[in-house]
Amino acid sequence: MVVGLVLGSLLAGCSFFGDAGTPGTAHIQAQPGNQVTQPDANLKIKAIPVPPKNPEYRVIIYHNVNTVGSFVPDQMTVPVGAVVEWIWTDQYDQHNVWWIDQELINSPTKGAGYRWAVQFLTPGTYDYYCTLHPGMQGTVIVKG
Ligand SMILES: [Cu+2]
Repeated sequence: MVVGLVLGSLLAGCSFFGDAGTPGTAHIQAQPGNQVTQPDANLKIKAIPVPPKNPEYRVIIYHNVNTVGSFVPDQMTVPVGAVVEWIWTDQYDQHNVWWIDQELINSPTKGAGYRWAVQFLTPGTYDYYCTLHPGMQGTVIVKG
């Protein structure tokens, strides 16, 4: 909704802040002290472009003959704001981290040596799996 209003304001050719607008035309203006909601303010998770060297929370992706791969630990509980890193170690097969929630950003499919980290911004239960090996499943529980 807010994004739509901002867009409408931009399309109308006036600046969002400080423009008094033209009398008689619909003009949306931010009120003093109001924060403009950024599109990513509602993100549940955010990818971390450069994974931390010593992540506080990590999931190791191992080779496993029964599932072809496994996430260890396959369940963890973290506080809001925590960065969790997945570390690929399987020398035989590639894997990925795909969330059940289709709005969340997924990892690429990678082999041993790859690292991928996300920050959890909203409390909830985040289930994921590997699309190549559906037996590989994991959960991150984020507590507020
Ligand atoms: Cu896999």
